[in-house]
Amino acid sequence: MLAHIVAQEPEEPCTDGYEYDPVRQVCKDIDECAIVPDACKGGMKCYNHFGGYLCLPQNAQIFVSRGDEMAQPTEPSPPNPPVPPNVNSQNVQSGSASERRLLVPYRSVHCSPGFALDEQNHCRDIDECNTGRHTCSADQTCYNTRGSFLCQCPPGYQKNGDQCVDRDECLMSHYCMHRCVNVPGSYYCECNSGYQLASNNHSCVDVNECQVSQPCEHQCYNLMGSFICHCRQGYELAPDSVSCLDIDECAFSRYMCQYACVNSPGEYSCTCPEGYELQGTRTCQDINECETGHKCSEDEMCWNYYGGFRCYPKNPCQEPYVRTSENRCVCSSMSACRGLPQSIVYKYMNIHSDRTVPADIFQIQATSIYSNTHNTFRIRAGNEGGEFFLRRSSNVSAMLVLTKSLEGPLEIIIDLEMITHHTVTNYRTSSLLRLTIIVGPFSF
Ligand SMILES: [Ca+2]
Ligand SMILES: [Ca+2]
Ligand SMILES: [Ca+2]
Ligand SMILES: [Ca+2]
Repeated sequence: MLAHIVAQEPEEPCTDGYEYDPVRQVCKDIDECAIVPDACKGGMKCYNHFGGYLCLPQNAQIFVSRGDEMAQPTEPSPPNPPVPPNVNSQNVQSGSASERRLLVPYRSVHCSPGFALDEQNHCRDIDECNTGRHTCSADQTCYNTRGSFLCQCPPGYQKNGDQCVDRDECLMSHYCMHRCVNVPGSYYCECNSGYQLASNNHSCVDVNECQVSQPCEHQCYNLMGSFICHCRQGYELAPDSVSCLDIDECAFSRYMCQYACVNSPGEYSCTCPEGYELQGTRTCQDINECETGHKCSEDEMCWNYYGGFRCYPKNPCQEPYVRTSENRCVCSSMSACRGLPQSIVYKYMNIHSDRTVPADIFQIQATSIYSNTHNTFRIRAGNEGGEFFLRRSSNVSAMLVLTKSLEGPLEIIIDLEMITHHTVTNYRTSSLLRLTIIVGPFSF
């Protein structure tokens, strides 16, 4: 906006650009180049002129067309200057096409609002921002404009009347991928748990928790927006979803092991009692000490049983019996053995504890069979508790039946007798089977 200059009607007889010389009573030219400081800008040279002045480039030359015309712009008082009606107060073209100068009369001048007269009687823009004449509030920035000024809100705020109010960026969609948080003068984006803000501050990208913080005690698997922990075999995930707890396999069932279960971190193991060894992972097998290096003496025989072993004399025969073969003792003379069994056979057997009953456990069989004989069988000794019953199965055999469950460790010696009745001679003999039953300490 260029200043709009309103020239008053002249009160003096001289035209603009001249002043009245009361002494000589003539109008004389004003030398603007002399009195207006900085009349030509941009390094232009000022040339005084009747009724005005010229701004010409420094290298401009002035040619005088007629001899009587004054080429000297500094001529202070031309004689009888005419009072041309139109020439004065008109624009005088300077050397630059864009630069326009007005012949400024020295009279009272009104400026448009936002402009004020300077010392050179030019209407100049008022800088309201520097002079404190603006009406911007403290939070606003004042920008001077030609003829006015602007009040601008700080970034993130917008004008509401004269006030600056926060701009709610979150009301505009698609700013943030997950969540937008509006704050005075700005906003920021937030991501859901398991995501983090990308470098563009708007997008959300998955956090690979497995790489960032190794949250799992054992294995970690990254998921979009989350992660999951796995535990190695023998462990289970704790309620916190990251720790691993040992599984107490022994608490599952008492059948995990045949004898004893020992829990340990990540696994479990079975143990066996003394005299047994583990077979596979859960069952216990008796160690046959008689095969793995027995400790019986020369005249002893080793007898393995469940959970241990025994040493028995190789010759169990006692007077008046003599040993005739292994485990067999026979009476040496009929007279000495009157009323005694003719022979005694030693047998050994082992059974588990808590055997289900009734159970056939041992069969006796006559070794010599004679014609015209009748055999009967009985338990002669060792059945005081009534645990056994002898069932005759034929004329020459009988079966020993266990009728009560036995709990070891226990050693029972039971005498089984076969009585032979010779029907022709009416003669009776008997033979004995001395059975040693060793009940092991366990049911296996
Ligand atoms: Ca905001
Ligand atoms: Ca993740
Ligand atoms: Ca375990
Ligand atoms: Ca054994």
